[in-house]
Amino acid sequence: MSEETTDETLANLLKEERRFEPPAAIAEHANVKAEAYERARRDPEGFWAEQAERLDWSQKWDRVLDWDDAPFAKWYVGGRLNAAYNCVDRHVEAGRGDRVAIHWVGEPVDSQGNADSRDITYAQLQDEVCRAANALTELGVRTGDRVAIYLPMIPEAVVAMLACARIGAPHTVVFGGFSADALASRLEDCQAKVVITSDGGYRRGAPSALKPAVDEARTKTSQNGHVVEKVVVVRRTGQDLGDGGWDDAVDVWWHDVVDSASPQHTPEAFDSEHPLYVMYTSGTTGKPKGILHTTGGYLTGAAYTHWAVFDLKPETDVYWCSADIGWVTGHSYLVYGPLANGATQVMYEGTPDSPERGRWWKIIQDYQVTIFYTAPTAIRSFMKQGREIPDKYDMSSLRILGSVGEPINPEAYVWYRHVIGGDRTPVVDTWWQTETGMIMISPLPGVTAGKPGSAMTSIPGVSAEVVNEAGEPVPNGSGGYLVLTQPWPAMLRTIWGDDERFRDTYWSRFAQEGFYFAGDGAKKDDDGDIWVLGRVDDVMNVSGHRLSTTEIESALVSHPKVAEAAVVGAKDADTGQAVCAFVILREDAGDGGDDIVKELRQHVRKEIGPIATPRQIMIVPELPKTRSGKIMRRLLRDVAENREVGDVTTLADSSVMDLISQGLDSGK
Ligand code: 6R9
Repeated sequence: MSEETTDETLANLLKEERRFEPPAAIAEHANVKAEAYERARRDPEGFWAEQAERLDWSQKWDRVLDWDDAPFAKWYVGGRLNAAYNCVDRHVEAGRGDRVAIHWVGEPVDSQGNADSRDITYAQLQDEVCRAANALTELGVRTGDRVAIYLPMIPEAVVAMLACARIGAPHTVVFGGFSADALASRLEDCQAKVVITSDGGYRRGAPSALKPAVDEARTKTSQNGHVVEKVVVVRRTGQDLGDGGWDDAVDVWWHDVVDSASPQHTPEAFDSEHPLYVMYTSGTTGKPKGILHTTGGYLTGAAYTHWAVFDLKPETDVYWCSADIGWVTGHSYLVYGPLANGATQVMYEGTPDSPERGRWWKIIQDYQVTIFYTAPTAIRSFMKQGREIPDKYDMSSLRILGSVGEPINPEAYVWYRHVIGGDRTPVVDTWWQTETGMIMISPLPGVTAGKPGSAMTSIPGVSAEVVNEAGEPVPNGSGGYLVLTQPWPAMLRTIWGDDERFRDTYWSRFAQEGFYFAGDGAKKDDDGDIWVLGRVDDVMNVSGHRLSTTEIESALVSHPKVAEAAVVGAKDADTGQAVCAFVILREDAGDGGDDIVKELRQHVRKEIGPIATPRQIMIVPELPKTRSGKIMRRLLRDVAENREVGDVTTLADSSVMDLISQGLDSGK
């Protein structure tokens, strides 16, 4: 392998020279100033002890961190607290019960243009969480029992999570778009006793059923001896549940059991290490991993990072995270972080383009959203539609923008900042994972001069490094593997029921004690700032040269006719792997012209170098994505290698692969 070419190609990605200084107004009043880095470095445990003081503990810890049995960590040892009390009751007790916790916006809009919406104050949230906690107890849920939540983006989803937390029953939220099979494997793996679901939810203007999938999942798990005892059903769409769609022995309506329950409930304080939730995340192969998060450390990490990275001012900000609660971002930055901080936030049920393409921007305008957090994939799809749509709305309330989920191409970053943020707003590109529980690498809006495409540096109290095969830090200007070298409070504690896999997957890659292997490749630029390049399994090897899919995707997206691109390494008899690109053109580019493929190959050649020139470029109408917005390169690799397309069950829209194949057949 030629290190020289690797560096040369990476250098092109890093040619990005634009820098965005923090706006003076944000810098001056920033929650976190530059000193925080040094303070945390001097004494990480002292720093994290200070951060834990943002929470209310019914009993204080006697030791901040117990890492004696690494990689099994204990944080705030001996401390006791209740997560739901911290997210709800304490704000009411402090006289802030009238503050809106959630401006909920449903997808349907009536003929007058009014959305099906609801504002929920902290006092109302407390009332509902207490009722739901009582109802769950009444149904037989005890501390330690697992409860699965399979709901659309409706307030009951948040209430259900907090009710579980309140009674110490770890929840496992399964994304509402997942199939009955995916739900069944999760129910079985964590042996869920109760499932909370709804009749259905609204998606793209139409009700879509959920309850039948729960019924199907129950039959599947019962074949293996696992029994779900109760299913609590929220009425959302009022749709017909069909013949045999209701089992009186198992099913109960949410409104029957929750509305009649008492709104009084005394929260019990649990051990800091009490399990809070299990979140399943798919590995590249094999069965999904149940990532376990516990109470004190997780809540401290979520609350601190939400306050620090978004510079949250709970009295004046209106925050909106567009992630679904079925994803870790929804857990940390829609439920636990914002609510622990007493924030006012927007929660939206539907798709970005329903009933109109500017729906998100209208919500920002109507609710005067100040902080907005979304994913690059969404940003790129808006870029594709053109700026005319967002330009119709007044989004001058925005002061900070966030990005999460995948590397953000410099072009998308600049578009986001310019078109959505009116060139005023810092963009925080936040790197983290289901496993880390909290943001780990990100600019700080009042401190960092942002570079488009770079997540910059680990936040105060977090220690990230880019290392070579031997686990040694690489010099500035070189690439390697992203590792975390110190434990952090919101770290996963294990994989549910599989300590062995936990150790093997995350802690065994490097000989160095306590190095957490994130599975991502990264590069340190000449200033030592970090550029996350994507999963190491997405790294291609072409004629012995290491190439990042992201790097080539960025080059393609920087072409004026390209809206979105996905790159895979396909097997090639000559070069080992060859670069295959799938490209969506911008709407205003039409079909791109006869020479579009040649033009794009030329462009990549120019941007990165001959070695990166795609062997094949396919113009496609859509890309296959998971529900959390990640491109499923595995499926594209199947197409590129002329194989039968594999398992598509985790795709957000399984018809996408048909569209791609049809497009290719018709010679496009
Ligand atoms: C929060 C979340 C984790 C993986 C992670 C990495 C990618 C997330 C990123 C990013 C580059 C960012 N990722 N944020 N890559 N820059 N800002 O997404 O969790 O679903 O577990 O995915 O996503 O590859 O390893 P999760």
